[in-house]
Amino acid sequence: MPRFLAEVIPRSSWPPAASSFAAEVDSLFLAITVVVGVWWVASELALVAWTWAALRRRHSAVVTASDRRREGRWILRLAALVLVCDLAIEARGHGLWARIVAPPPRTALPIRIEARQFAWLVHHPGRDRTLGTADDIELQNELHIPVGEPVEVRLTSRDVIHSFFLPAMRVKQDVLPGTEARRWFVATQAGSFPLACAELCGFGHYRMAGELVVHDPASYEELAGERTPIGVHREGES
Ligand SMILES: [Cu+2]
Repeated sequence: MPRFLAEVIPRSSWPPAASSFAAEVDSLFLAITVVVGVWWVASELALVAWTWAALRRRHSAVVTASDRRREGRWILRLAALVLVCDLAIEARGHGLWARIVAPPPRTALPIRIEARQFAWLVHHPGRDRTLGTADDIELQNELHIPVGEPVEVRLTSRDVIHSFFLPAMRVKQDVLPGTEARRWFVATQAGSFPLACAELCGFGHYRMAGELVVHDPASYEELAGERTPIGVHREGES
């Protein structure tokens, strides 16, 4: 993030940036905010200036013949400027988005998450790092991952559209019934962070608040030993 922006926008008001993509996402977000902000300020200033100028002339509204060509030229100039800004944002964000949606590294830890009204059912792979085996661990509204390792979440919905949101990881993914969405990321900071549903999915939407716990490698191994595995092999879930 540019230094002057870091001073203007206090980081304390942002969720912690705790994933490998977070800094780049923040930088893009700020670039968009600055571009849109400059246009907004310029538009408001122009509106106030023209209103002020019209008030100073102190005459009632008059109908004047407009110069269509001149108007057209100004509209095209401004539209071209907006397009240039859009393309600059696109150029900056394209590479980042391509990396976010690229297939995960082969070593990524798979975690299956089913959204339903109104909870997240999180299916962890256990010590063998493979889904669908007897040591899998199922928890409600708790997602446990190791720090510094790629993790792939496989998201499905049992009922309506939900949105899987990990603000600290800068991960947000719509979850639709009938299809599986996958997203991967690497947590760079151990700790406890919010897990939320970012889609108004019904009366109990607010209850879909869970916890993401990012463990250091040792405590992640301990967790796999502590929690009760489901102990049932489910065919076809690997
Ligand atoms: Cu929801």
